[in-house]
This record gives sequence, structure tokens and C-alpha cells, in this order.
Amino acid sequence: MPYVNIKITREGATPQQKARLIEGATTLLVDVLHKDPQTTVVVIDEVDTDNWGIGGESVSVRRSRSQAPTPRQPVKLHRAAVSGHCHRVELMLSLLGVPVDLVDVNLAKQEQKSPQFLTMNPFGQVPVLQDGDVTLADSNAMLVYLCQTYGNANWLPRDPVQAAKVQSWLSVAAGLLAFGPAAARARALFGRAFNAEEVAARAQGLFAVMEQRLAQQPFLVGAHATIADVANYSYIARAPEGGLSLESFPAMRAWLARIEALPGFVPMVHTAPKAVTP
Ligand SMILES: N[C@@H](CCC(=O)N[C@@H](CS)C(=O)NCC(=O)O)C(=O)O
Repeated sequence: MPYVNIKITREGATPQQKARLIEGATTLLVDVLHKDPQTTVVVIDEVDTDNWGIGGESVSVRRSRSQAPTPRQPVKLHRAAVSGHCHRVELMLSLLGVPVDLVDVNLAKQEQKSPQFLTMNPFGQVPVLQDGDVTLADSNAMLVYLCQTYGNANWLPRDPVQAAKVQSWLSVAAGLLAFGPAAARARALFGRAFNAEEVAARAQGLFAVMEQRLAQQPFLVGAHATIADVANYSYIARAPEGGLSLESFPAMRAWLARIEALPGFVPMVHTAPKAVTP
């Protein structure tokens, strides 16, 4: 039976904090030991907030020994290299060490609207992910699937509050990011019909919130990277291609650097203006 020794070394922890620690420890055990959360019984004695460990062994040692599952065959990612929506999935796959076959889709030739492609994604958009008999459209949905299938709970915490915070940034990625900096870039590089002032104003509003958040904590949802960071990274990193400078946002630039330092990081292509046909 998985068993954890927890001791509170800091005085004054509230019952709510204790409950959150217990929830976190349970999640950690299930995650590290790859047990079914429905059947795993966790006995908690004491809490040591400074030194997490399981059975006398530190969690980091356990984690490095634990075998994350990998797919039986490489997953297939139908993508366009210039797309930040596609890059976020490629990045997630690489951070998780999941082998992938990249299939380039020529957007200029409208390959994403072919009858064959529409059977995979009726919205006629990249990316599309195929993993065995699972076919998924929507980049953020793919991040959820990949981290829950091949990752650990750090990427998408099971704690409801933390999970909700991650989800709120996925919504930002599908909303303000897509129709702010991503749209500004699509307009500049591919001549997409967005209103320049509108998308720039939206981007500046987003940058201001992100800058404030990232001045307080290293990643969008707390101390470690989650899929919130993966979802938002690509279009922020390439915002200058849309004419949006990151010069006056030092916390955002430091955050980009932190993501780029993660093991397995792969960059998105730099797309010079006018170098790519729409
Ligand atoms: N919600 C989708 C949006 C994907 C998307 O906007 N894809 C663009 C490339 S960045 C696309 O395929 N555009 C071509 C088209 O719409 O015909 C996702 O997150 O995957």
C-alpha cells in the first residue's frame, strides 16, 4: 500500500492548507507510482512542507526513476511549421519525450480543407493529432490529452483550484492570445484581414496582465510549468513578428527564457515577414 510520511514543520498551517497538502500528497503518490487513484489508499501521518518524500526517498529521486508511459508507435502530428497552434503541441510532445512523426500540411494549397483532412478535423484546421485510434483536433485539447496520457500531474494539476487556473489560461490562449498577438502576426506575415489597431490593443492588454502575473511567479500558474505555459508560449515568443515588441515586458521575457530552458524544449521557426506566402 502506498504510504507517505508528512510532518508540518511550519507552525500555523490552517485546516484548509493541511487539506490541500494532503490532496497534493495523494496526487503525487498516484502520479509517481502510476496507480489508479480510485484504488490507491494513502495513509498520511504528518506533513513536512520543506521535504517531500515517499517511504524515506525524496520525490525527485522517485520521479526520475519512474517510467512514464510512451506510445506503442510514434504519434502523428499534422501541422504547419509557421503555426503557433501547431508548435505548442510539438513543444508538449518534445517536453514529454513522446516520439512524433510530423506531417506537413500546406495551408497555402488549402490541404486542410481536403475531404480526407476534413474527416480528421471537420473545422479544416491544423493541428490534428493521431495516436493509435485516437484522432484529436484543437491544440489545447491535445495538450490535455498528451500530459494526462504521457506526462505527470505537474502539467495539469488534479487540485480543482489549480486545474481551474490552468484552464483559464487555456481560454486566454484560445481567445485573447489567438485574436491579439497571433492575429497581429497572421496579419503581418500572411495578410490576414484583422484590424491592426484592434489586435494590437488586445495584445497590449494581454501583455499587461501577463507581465504583472509573471513578475510575481515564475510560471503562469505558480512555481512550475503547466500546459498553461505551453499553450501561451509560441505566439508570445513570436509576437515581434507581428510588430509587437516585448522590450518593455522583462518578466514575460524571463518567462520565455524559463520555458526555453526546460529539458526537451524545441523552438518554433522564425518566420521573416514576406518570406512566406499565405
Ligand atoms: N482552435 C484551433 C485553432 C487552430 C487554427 O487556428 N489553425 C490555423 C493555423 S494557426 C489553421 O489551420 N488555419 C487554416 C484555416 O483555418 O483554413 C486549435 O487550437 O487547434
